[in-house]
Amino acid sequence: MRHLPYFCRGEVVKGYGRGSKELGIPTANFSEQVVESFPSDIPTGIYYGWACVGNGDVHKMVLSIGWNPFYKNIKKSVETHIIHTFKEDFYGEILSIVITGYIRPEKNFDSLDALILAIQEDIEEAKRQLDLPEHLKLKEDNFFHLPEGKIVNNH
Ligand code: ADP
Ligand code: RBF
Ligand code: MG
Repeated sequence: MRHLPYFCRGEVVKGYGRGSKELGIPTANFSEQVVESFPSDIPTGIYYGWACVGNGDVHKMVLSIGWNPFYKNIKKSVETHIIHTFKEDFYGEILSIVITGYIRPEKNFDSLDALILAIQEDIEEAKRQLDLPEHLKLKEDNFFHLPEGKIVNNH
């Protein structure tokens, strides 16, 4: 994974509204513009890393990049589930993420329950991995703390 760690920032937009309602796992979707700015050779799949909304705290996250084969989406999406309970939705806010590791490719599933179970396992895996020093150190990266921090050298 020569692209990792990968730093990215962008507005949170509306998706299909399935994450919270059907899965119980809300995912903050990036705009089409941000999705298109991703290097095309970053493999689709499930990743983990750190995320922060606006100037808020930095939390663990899991990320899905791709076409959600279970739903056969036509448009590629980049969706972040932040491992934290928020009081309110944050559509329109700026989400900053650093992707630090890869978990697995996107898969199709026989049932919604099987998809949910797989995502819950991804979350547990992400929590474990992100406690390791090589991933933990990125939580403190200046990317999250500099006001109006610019992305320089993908940073
Ligand atoms: P959509 O299809 O519009 O992305 P979702 O059902 O996936 O809808 O819900 C995502 C929205 O839920 C986010 O845009 C955000 O405003 C809100 N949200 C609340 N808690 C979280 C969280 N822990 N992680 C990601 N998004 C969250
Ligand atoms: N969708 C799939 O079709 N297959 C997957 O294997 C898959 N894995 C996911 C793993 C994580 C950690 C997350 C957050 C989402 C995943 N999704 C997957 C996307 C899911 O279908 C999507 O978030 C919902 O459809 C809401 O947009
Ligand atoms: Mg979503």
